[in-house]
Amino acid sequence: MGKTTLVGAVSEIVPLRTEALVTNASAGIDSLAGIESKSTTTVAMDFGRISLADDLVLYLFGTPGQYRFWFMWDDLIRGAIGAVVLIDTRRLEDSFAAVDYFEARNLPFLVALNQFDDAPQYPIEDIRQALAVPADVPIMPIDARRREPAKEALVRLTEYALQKVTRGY
Ligand SMILES: Nc1nc2c(ncn2[C@@H]2O[C@H](COP(=O)(O)OP(=O)(O)O)[C@@H](O)[C@H]2O)c(=O)[nH]1
Ligand SMILES: [Mg+2]
Repeated sequence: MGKTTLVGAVSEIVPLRTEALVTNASAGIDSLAGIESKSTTTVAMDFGRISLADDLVLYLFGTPGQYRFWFMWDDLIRGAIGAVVLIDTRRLEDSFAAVDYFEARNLPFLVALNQFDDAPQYPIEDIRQALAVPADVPIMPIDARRREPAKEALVRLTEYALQKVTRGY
């Protein structure tokens, strides 16, 4: 949760949003356990843009993490600088597959922790262990509603991705 919010907070163009209700068709597929108050979930994509410097513009694509949307990821990761895995600490297990996906494809990724008010707060190193994320992967708490921390996460991801490229792995 927080993908639409995050893209909206940082994008300098009006974000393009496609959102649809979770219907009975997906009952049993999308577990709403622990997030009963949320009646919709993203079923398509958010698109935005942010300029980090005159010669550095990021295009942002927000897509859901569930396995049935991975067909979109396979296209999006072509030419991508990296990925932000936005984590809800109330449903940590939902993020395992996304972490595996980016690791397996060697795409630099950063883990952003969405701090929901009622969400359990864990030390960052506990999250790293729970997700089995390698030590060099940045993990940052963010508030997707606020532009500055959200932008900082994107800057950090870009730096991290550049580091990986220049070190040649
Ligand atoms: N407290 C808090 N609420 C957030 C944060 N990010 C998103 N939300 C709220 O969570 C709800 C779902 O966010 P949304 O961006 O639509 O999730 P999406 O399904 O991933 O696109 C909205 O009501 C947001 O206002 C955050 O970082 N902190
Ligand atoms: Mg959304």
